[in-house]
Amino acid sequence: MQTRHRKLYKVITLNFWREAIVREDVLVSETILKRLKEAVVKYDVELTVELAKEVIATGFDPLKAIEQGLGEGLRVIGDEFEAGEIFLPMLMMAAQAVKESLTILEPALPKGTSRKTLGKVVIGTVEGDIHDIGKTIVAAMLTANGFEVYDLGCDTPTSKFVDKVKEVKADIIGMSALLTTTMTKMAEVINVLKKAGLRGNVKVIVGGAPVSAAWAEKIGADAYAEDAIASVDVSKKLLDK
Ligand code: B1M
Repeated sequence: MQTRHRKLYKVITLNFWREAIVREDVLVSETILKRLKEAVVKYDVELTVELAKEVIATGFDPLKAIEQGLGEGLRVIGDEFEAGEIFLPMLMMAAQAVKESLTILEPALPKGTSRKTLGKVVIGTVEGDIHDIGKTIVAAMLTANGFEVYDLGCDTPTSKFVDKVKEVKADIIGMSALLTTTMTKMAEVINVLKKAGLRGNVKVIVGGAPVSAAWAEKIGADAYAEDAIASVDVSKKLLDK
């Protein structure tokens, strides 16, 4: 009888500690994400960078930190900007905080297992659009997962996309747009690819906040990817990998 009680006591104690550890993990995770988000919302470059270093030092998931910490902060500050609550210099400082933190977090993104390239991707933000944070994350995730990525940066002229596709014999072209006014450039690139006889050789993926699956279909792209993770899945699917 005493042995049964002892066993039961052991099980209860073990479960208590297990739950406590899980609860602590959740708390730590919520805290670092909340602090990252708040640092971006306060457009505090120094603090955001310090927190990014803390993410690395504690072994916290860098992708989660980017998407649920930095990304959430940018979403909030974007809304504040739209509502006229903050001005452009503040938005720019928040973007700077994210960009500097990305240089710390990106190298820690999980690497793909295969060293063989899965395919060549030419990626860029379309002409007239200088938003490059999301595109850079997508490029980093594709690289980390085994794609050979040629990042053309932002404000990329249509001809630069087409020339690079031709030069490297790309398997995929990825276009990002954050402004409703620049989305049309995606269609322009597709049309020029068609005219150059290159459309059949290259798959087209589009993404960015105002872009949707319906838009991708409308302009004749092969796929829409909602975020960095989806861009990897979609790219693999398009190339049958
Ligand atoms: Co600007 N900006 N901005 N901005 N900015 C937006 C986009 C805006 C929605 C803000 C707002 O008003 N609420 C608004 C656009 C409105 C519209 O067109 N509907 C806007 C505006 C108006 C402007 C200016 C015109 C402001 C001005 O000058 N008066 C100007 C534009 C200049 C230009 O481009 N010609 C401008 C400037 C800037 C900054 C320079 C200050 C800075 C950009 C800095 C930089 O990128 N280097 C900036 C920022 C930071 C933003 C917000 C706040 C955040 C964008 C961002 O980086 N998000 C943005 C508001 C918002 O989006 N809520 C806003 C985080 C990033 C991780 O997400 O880029 O969506 P995102 O990328 C995601 C997915 O979309 C997807 O994966 C990424 C990772 O998950 N994805 C892809 C992206 N590309 C993909 C490609 C793919 C697949 C997935 O395949 C190829």
